[in-house]
Amino acid sequence: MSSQPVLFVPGTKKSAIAAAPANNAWPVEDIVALFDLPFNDLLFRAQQIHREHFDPSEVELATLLSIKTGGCPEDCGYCPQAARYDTGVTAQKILPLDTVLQAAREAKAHGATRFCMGAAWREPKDRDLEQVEEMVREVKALGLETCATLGMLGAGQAERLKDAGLDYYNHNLDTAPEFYENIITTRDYQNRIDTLGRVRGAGIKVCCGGIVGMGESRLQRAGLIAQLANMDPYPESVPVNHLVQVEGTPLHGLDPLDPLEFVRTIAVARITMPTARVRLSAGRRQMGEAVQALCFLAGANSIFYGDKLLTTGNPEVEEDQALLAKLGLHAKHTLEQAKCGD
Ligand code: SAM
Ligand code: DTB
Ligand code: SF4
Repeated sequence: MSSQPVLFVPGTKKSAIAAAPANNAWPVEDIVALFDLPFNDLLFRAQQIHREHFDPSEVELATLLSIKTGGCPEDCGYCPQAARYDTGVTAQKILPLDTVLQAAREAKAHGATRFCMGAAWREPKDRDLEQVEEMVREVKALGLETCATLGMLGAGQAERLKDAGLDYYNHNLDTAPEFYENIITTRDYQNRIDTLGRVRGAGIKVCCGGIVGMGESRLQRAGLIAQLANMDPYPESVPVNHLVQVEGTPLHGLDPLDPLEFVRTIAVARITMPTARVRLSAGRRQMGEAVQALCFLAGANSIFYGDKLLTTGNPEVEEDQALLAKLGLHAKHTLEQAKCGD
């Protein structure tokens, strides 16, 4: 892990200005102290760390596709795809390979470098996995990075995905352990950590983050970041989702989170996980351009790109292209461009 600068920030607590411990262990109090920094100091520090590890004008574009929508047996309180909530999402069968490949080709043509396939499963059955393996092989052959989010994985399943060419597996911790039971009761935190261990063990890169704006406290937001930052190693990719409130789900109607607190969460993720891709994920459509611009300043360098997330809306492709151009940001190169040194 590279060293981090020790900044002198007048009037801030000592713990907030200390460099990260060499073993990257982040006590939750130190993370709270980052959240508590004056906004400009926090963003300055995040931007400085961001620049040490990344081209500050580069953003990764990842396109999502729901390959199996709705009818999920789990009770995640935020999720429109849980069968038990009346959200208007109808259960569908797994998409045919051709449909997935068509979406992947379009994503690539629009400039995406990563293609993420999501399924509303508690866990994949072995026969489902065969179909996903085929999708991964074919999407990878198009020259895209591949990512899948299929729920919990059992023994041997991560290895099968790795053999098919999967680059990333997305499995979120979602929130702090102490808030978790308020949101999900059908699987526990340890189940998630076990799946992440299987993904890591198979040599697949870990994409793991959470959702903010679910009624958690700042301490609990810090608790989520502590769980992520203290993984050894921490995830290569960290999606920070802003809750998209969907009518029919138990979390619909909550007071929305202050947008600047969302920006702080991005900055804290950047500082505590300097080399991770911090992904500005769900909720961008509701955020507006100014808040997104602050998120990029705070160190976000990946977005979901395409007019749909899984079941809810995302900014239109043209809107995103205009925003990136306005901010002077450019898309991460495709694998071919990178190979040509373009
Ligand atoms: N079923 C699999 C699972 O739960 O791991 C994969 C799909 S699931 C929809 C992927 C992630 O999307 C969830 O872990 C959650 O973090 C995020 N998500 C789902 N609904 C959301 C919402 N309404 N707002 C923000 N993020 C959401
Ligand atoms: C992640 O952390 N966020 C994405 C992706 N991983 C799979 C999903 C967001 C889903 C938002 C609600 C929906 O569109 O259904
Ligand atoms: Fe099912 Fe995943 Fe939605 Fe939870 S988040 S209800 S597991 S699709």
